[in-house]
Amino acid sequence: MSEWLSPDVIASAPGRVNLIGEHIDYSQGFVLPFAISYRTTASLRRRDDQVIRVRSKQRLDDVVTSSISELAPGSQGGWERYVLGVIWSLGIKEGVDIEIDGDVPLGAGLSSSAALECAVAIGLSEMFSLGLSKKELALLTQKAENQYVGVPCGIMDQSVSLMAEAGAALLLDCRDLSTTLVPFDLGASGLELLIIDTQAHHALVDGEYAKRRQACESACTKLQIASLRDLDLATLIADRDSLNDEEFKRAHHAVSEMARTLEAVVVLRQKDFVALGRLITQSHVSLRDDYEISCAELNCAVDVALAHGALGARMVGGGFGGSAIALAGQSQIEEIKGAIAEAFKSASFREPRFFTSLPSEGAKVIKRLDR
Ligand code: GAF
Repeated sequence: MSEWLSPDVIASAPGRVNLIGEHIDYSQGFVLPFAISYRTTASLRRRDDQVIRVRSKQRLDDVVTSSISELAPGSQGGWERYVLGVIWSLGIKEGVDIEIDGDVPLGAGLSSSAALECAVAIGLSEMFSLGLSKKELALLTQKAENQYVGVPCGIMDQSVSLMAEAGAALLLDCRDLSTTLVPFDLGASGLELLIIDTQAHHALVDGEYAKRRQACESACTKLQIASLRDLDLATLIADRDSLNDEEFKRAHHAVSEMARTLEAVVVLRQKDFVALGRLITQSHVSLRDDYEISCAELNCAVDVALAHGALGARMVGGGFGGSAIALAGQSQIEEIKGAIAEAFKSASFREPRFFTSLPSEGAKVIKRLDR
């Protein structure tokens, strides 16, 4: 095997936490995520043949080799499919070596897969001078995940990984991908956002996610609307009899979550963190009871955080495991962490991991080396 030469382009992209607006990106709603400081880096080098080689800095001898002509949606494999899928969706026709590094926690529901896709995408776009906008890259990386890897995700994770800015949450309108930055400086108010990785299984690929999407779509068909974005609570309640129980509950979450997200933007601009915390907790209750995607570990983390003084707490991401967030005073964070760790131990759950992050910048090219 030929050696790895120095890269032409180095690019990186972050994971994300969603403040509020969960499971509504595919219903064309508003979401309010921010990029975390944990990032994935892709080092890329052009080849003069059609070969693709992918490896991770953590396992340098474990090289996956493919070729441009072999790229096909639905291919079997591991994490490298997220890289190959992006090469495929961007329509790259030349060989490339890609080495991946990074510190986005895996399996924690913090979008390590979007970080990987977006680092590769922005690197390829730079290296081949494709001139793709961040919006185009978001759609192409989503296409890679949907079609190549086969995960029916929405557009939120890739969008925020690409378009986020430091110091702000990103209000994303998932109907047209327009964005508004909302300043998000918790530290100045003596607050912190604790991320609690429950280490419980994240089952996005397992079909429950697709089932939620289908229930939302069948509700739309019955109500003769294009998406749940076109519905309000009063109409949903008036038309309750045209939906089955499952469709009603899923639509109820989506419609109420869209309203909560817009309200969260208002209170965030006013620095009313008590109101923000209340909305965050309401989001959790809705995801738990209407959307039914929480689990014992997430509920425990949320309940214990609230019992120990958090202003708000909720599960984040796809659900069925992964992470929760808790908005709390900086002085309360240690007590909350200790109480959650203790509660997890008593319940015989896996040991939780704790992270925190300021809102960070989106994907970028770090270096372009001329040769
Ligand atoms: C996952 C998906 F990838 C996103 O598109 C989004 O639907 C999220 O779950 C739930 O809000 O992260």
